[in-house]
Amino acid sequence: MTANAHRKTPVTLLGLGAMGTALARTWLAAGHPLTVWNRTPARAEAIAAEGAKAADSAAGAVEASTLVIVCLLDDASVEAALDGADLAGKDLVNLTTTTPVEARARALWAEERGARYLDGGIMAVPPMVGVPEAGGYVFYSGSRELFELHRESLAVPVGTTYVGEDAGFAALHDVALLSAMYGMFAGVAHAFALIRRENIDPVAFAPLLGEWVGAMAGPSIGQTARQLATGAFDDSDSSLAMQVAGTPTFLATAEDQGVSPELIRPYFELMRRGLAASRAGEEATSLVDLLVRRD
Ligand code: FVH
Repeated sequence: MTANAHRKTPVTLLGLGAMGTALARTWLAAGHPLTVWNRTPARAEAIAAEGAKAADSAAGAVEASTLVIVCLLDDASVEAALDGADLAGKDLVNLTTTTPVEARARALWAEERGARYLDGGIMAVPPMVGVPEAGGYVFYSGSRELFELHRESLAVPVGTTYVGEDAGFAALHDVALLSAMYGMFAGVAHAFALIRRENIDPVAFAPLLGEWVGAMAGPSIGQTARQLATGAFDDSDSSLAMQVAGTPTFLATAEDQGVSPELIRPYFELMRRGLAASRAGEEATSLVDLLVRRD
């Protein structure tokens, strides 16, 4: 161990899947004393060969450091791994992807066991970890005190963005951004399907698609946010009525190209409902609000 390692916060990491392994390597490279545990020991042995200490059990790994970071498959695996570990006095940071409800329950669960808790939502894929210019970061929520205390150590693998004391907010931000990503993936899949059986090179088509989606995303996101914040709905440039009038063209094109409209039809239906509501005088009703259940 180098002299530098003594000055860095010791870290325990539970979970050495693709993401956990990438995280582990950055803390090792930054000189943090690192204790690891993984359900399948071979993965921990591989990281031990790079300088970490491999614990025989999750409880043993938890014992080794105050700062305990968990990056497992899901909330059930967190429950299974930490079952029987003594969390009293520990600072538990859970980077496992969960629902906001699970994150809030896990925060209470940790506090009942004497630990401080911070939840995290990772906005990066493993190749972005340890590569600052890749722009990856983690949303954190829960104890602000804990976030500030460990901010430097947490910032070693990727950037950090704190989003509030509510332990569920990191997961909510994470899921919201990823849900938007899947909506974008759906549109991209539909677009490629439309050209699939034509003599159009998908590789030549790709930059056209990418640039168009990028050009539309920013203004659309900004406009929706302003509408929600102010209640003022200005669609004069591309009115909802004009867009709804265009939907038969998109559906007919899908039909003609032999493509299922299953990905785009639900959004067209939402636009139609939005237009009907605004014609009924419900001007403050946005497409976003139509999605929010009132019960
Ligand atoms: N990889 C990615 O692209 C995404 C990026 C955004 C964030 N996610 C989330 O990060 C969590 C971990 O993901 P991962 O990529 O490391 O996932 P895997 O490679 O599948 O590794 C899973 C680890 O969880 C362990 N595990 C699974 N079940 C249990 C259990 N019942 N008890 C204890 N450990 C368990 C598994 O152990 P093993 O299979 O090696 O024995 C791995 O360590 C995740 O929430 C993503 O959504 C990643």
